[in-house]
Amino acid sequence: MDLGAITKYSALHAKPNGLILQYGTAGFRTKAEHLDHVMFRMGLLAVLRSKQTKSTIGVMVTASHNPEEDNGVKLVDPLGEMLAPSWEEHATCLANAEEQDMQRVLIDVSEKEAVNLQQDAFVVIGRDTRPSSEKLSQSVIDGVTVLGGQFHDYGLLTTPQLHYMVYCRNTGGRYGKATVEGYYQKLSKAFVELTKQASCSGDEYRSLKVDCANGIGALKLREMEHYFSQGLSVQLFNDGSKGKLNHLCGADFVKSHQKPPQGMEIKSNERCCSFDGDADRIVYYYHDADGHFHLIDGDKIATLISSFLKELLVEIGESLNIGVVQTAYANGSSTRYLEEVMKVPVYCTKTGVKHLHHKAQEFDIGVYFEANGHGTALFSTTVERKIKQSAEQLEDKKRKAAKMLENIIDLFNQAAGDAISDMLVIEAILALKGLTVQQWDALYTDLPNRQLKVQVADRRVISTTNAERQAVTPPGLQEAINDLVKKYKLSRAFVRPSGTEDVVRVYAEADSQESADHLAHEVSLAVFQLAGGIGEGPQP
Ligand code: G16
Repeated sequence: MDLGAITKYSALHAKPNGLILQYGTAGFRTKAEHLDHVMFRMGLLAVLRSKQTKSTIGVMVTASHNPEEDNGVKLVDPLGEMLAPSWEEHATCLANAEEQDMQRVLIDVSEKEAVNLQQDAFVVIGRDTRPSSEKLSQSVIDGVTVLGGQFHDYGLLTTPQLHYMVYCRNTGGRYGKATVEGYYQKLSKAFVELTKQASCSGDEYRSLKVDCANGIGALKLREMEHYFSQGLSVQLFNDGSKGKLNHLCGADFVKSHQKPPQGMEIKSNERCCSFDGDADRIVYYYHDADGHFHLIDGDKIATLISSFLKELLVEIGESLNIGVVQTAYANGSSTRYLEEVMKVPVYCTKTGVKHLHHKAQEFDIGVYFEANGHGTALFSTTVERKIKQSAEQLEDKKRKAAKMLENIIDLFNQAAGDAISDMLVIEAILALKGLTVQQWDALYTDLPNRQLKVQVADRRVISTTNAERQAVTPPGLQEAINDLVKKYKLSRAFVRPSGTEDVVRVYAEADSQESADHLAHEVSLAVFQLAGGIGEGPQP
């Protein structure tokens, strides 16, 4: 380690005195102007992680669903998954070390993790379309190079594309070719193969309106669309040509406000979807003949996917275990439907795909989705091997199902939740099953729900347990929530500090929208009073 060079370069990316940040749900996120030092230091850390794992590590510069002024960074581990928890702690220590302590922290991490500093390091970098992203990714590169790491800068990428690149590179190309072209070809080939099998190929199955949140998803979908156009035509909205990133559009807006994005004209019963700012989430929706808006969120996506996979396994005659992983935000009706009607085991983890992903790895086939539309399906190597064999050996009908499953496996991005890949999976399933968006929506009826945000002085005063479904601190908060929940039928509520925004999130569901809205408001007031609310306070 050339400590002199590190000190010199670090001074060019100086940390604002006293600024404390936390590696949260999906890395560091805050106002872009506070992140230069974090980016430089994450470049350094990525080199150490690469040396330790003898693998390529990814660094993604994005703040995903956050407003355009924010930015963020997350590190991608060797198999395309989120950074290991022990390294998240190192990331937090390194980001918060004052200038004079930075070298010591770097040496501490290297020693604790037995990093062989002579080992080569390789880091791949991607960024979203935020105005601040290009400069910040240059700071990452400065960090990588000063520690002697090699790098490849992919430039503009969706977050799941960067995860895919890392996975490809560390599996010697077995998972796919580590280029944007390789990604487009792999997914499109699988999609076109699948949709060829669909008996219903009328126009209603072939066209889709996509709200791209004025983000990177628009660029990448536009580059990709001609690869799959024989199976699907997409019409892009909020493509970044005029609007602001994530402003009044995108998956997070549509899910949390339960209304369509601005800038998209929707005719009744037209199938529409929204990506978020870095294209790792997707939600679907439509207007019915009476003009009512219907949201199809991550829970219903998980239901569609897991029921299709289950049907294919039955046809092939394989009894493999499928599990679905959700979080506390999952609608109560979805959990009931999955468990009671589909007879699929359901597990609940803390928010954050890193938690869901690890749980899903425990199954032969693990389908995980957050209600906000972030998710994918994972297939164990045993499944992949068995299905490959079946596709070669079985009699006609079974072989066809096995071939379908093989293509579905290729169509999923198994490194991370991916809006483009999920969109193609959903479109293929709808076409193959001959399902309209209304029929899909009718699988079960969501319990009315409401999500709110509360501003508090320090959101860390709230701690939770039981996969975030119960508050442990501050004292009295859980008791207050319990009392409020008792007032409404079929009700449930919880609160948790966000790991990506400086707010406390409140979730409530009940038998009617009015009750869900009241309950969410009353819980917000309890948070405001008991957890140090600031500002105006919750408005009815
Ligand atoms: C990130 C995480 C998601 C999480 C979301 C909100 O999404 O990857 O797993 O659900 O933040 O997290 P929180 O409620 O802690 O703010 P994204 O799309 O913003 O990267």
